[in-house]
Formats: sequence, structure tokens, C-alpha cells
Amino acid sequence: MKPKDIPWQERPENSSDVLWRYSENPIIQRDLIPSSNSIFNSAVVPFGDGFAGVFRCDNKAVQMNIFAGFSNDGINWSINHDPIAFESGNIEEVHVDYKYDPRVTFIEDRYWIIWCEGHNGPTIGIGYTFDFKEFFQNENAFLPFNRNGVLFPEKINGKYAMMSRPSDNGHTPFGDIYLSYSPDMKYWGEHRHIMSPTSFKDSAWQCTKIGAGSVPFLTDEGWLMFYHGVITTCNGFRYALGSAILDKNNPNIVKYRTQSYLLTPSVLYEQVGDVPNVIFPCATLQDIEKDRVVVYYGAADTVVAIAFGNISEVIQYTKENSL
Ligand code: BMA
Repeated sequence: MKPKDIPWQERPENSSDVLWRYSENPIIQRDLIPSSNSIFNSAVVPFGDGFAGVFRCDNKAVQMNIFAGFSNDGINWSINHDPIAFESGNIEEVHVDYKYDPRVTFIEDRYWIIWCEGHNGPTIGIGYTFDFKEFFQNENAFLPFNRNGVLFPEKINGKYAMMSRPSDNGHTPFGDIYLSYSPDMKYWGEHRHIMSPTSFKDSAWQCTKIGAGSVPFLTDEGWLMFYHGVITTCNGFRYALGSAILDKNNPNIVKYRTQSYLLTPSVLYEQVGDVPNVIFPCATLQDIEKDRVVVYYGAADTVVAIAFGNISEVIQYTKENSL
């Protein structure tokens, strides 16, 4: 696909941060559609002459669901007022209690949507669309409990590859990132461990649990992805963002992984909201030729924000500050 003009703003002169926030954040406010209590943890992709996305909008009864949206510039979004209605894909009957935290990955001819799906507890739901008008749902990938399903944008060694984070039925106080393969987006296996939380001593911001975040993209060093790491504080969890580079052919091999976070909740819209102190990356847009990446993240479980970086600097930082 031809790269679009992705959103961009130069790094502020007084900043030496590897990722820097957009000055007009948040780009999506909690009440962008009439029904919404909050809009956060959402995914975007290039689509047509602009961009499309799948957005987590919790309604005013605080029911979690996913909605399609569109944008010409990646910053100003219009989100459908009704949630995505899925037809049957490779499953007879679609039964879902709730849907949240979508990611979107384009492979071959279609956009795959992966989300956290309520099915006697959270697990990984799978759907696809060709046009963001009609949507089809497939069999769930895994048994409950699981979260943070992120599909790679290319088949690896001939198979679809997806990261996930086995969990519990509550606010999971543990969690490693795993990799699973599928020949057909229906049957998943060949499960491999990718990475664990760190020790408190080594890197405390990611010592409780970690989860895959944005869809990885290929660089000269391997797959670059942004993930979330969680610390348990005396006031609960705090979610920050780090980066990792995974081996191109065997992405269960972690080549580099940041000891320091790249972003931690430190501005008001990340620190204050329905759940304070959360940065939760779910997508990037990248322009490889211009060496630019934009990270889309949910802030404080309430709004959507973006941050910018130069891909080469993120790679260099990840290599030089790796655990
Ligand atoms: C996780 C998920 C995310 C949420 C985060 C912080 O368990 O539910 O959707 O952003 O907690 O509340």
C-alpha cells in the first residue's frame, strides 16, 4: 500500500524525548458520539484516500463495544453511531457478551480485527472486513481467559502469527506475551513464549504484567512494536509504554526491549480519567521513507491520544537501552 501523509508534528525544541506527544491531544474526546461514556484503546489503519479505524466506545451504561470510524488526516475522526454488526464468517452463530481493545491488521486482501471478546470471560475475538462496511466474525482464537491479541501484518513461515496475553477473569495481576500460529485464522497452536514482566529491580514500570500493543512493523532490525507494561503501586496499576524488537523469522525471540519506558502517564489526560494513569498503545501509522511513526494510545481509559517519533531513533534507543 502507498503510504498516506500520516499525522506529524516536529519534536518540541526543548525536548529530547524519543516519543513526543501531539500538542493538541487528546485527538478523540470521550463524548465524540452521542452514546459514549469514553472512547479509548483504539486502532487505525490506512484506508482508501485516508484512514479507517475500529474504536472502543463504552456507552453510558458502561457496556464495551467496537465501532468503525473514518478520517482524512488521521487526527479528526468521525465514528459511526452504531457498533459494528458482524455477520457470520467461519462460525455459525456469533455470541458475544462484550468487545473491547481492538487492533486492526491488513494482510493480503482484508483488514483483520482482533479484540478482547466476552465469552464466559475475556478471550480473543477475530473478525474481518474488506471495506469497513460489512464485517464478518470468525471463531474465537483461544479459550478464556486471554487479552491483547495482536496479529502480525505478514504470514510468518507460511502461517498467520498472533501475540496474546493469557489472563484471568479479573484485573489480572500477572501476564506474559505469547505467540501462536494458525494456517487458516481458525485453528491456533504452536504456542511460544515471547517475554515476561521484568523483576522490580531491573525495570519496575513493567514488573507486574505486560501486553502487546501496536501491530508490529518490519524494520532492518526485525519487528518493532510498542507494548504496555504495568507496575502495581499503592494506588493500583500504572500503565506505561515501551518498545521491543522481535526477530524477523522467529518473533518469539526478543532481540531488544527497553529498560526505560518511552511514555509514562505524565500529562493530565493520561493521569486523570475513568482509570487514572493509563497509557495503552493499540496502533501505529508509519511512513518508512520519511522515518516517521505515530503511536495511537488510549489515555486514562477515557480518550485517544497520539505521539510521534523517528523510527531510526526508536530503533537506536531500543538497542542502546535494552534489558
Ligand atoms: C486492562 C484492560 C484495558 C484497560 C486497562 C486499564 O485490563 O481492561 O482495556 O485500558 O486494563 O484499566
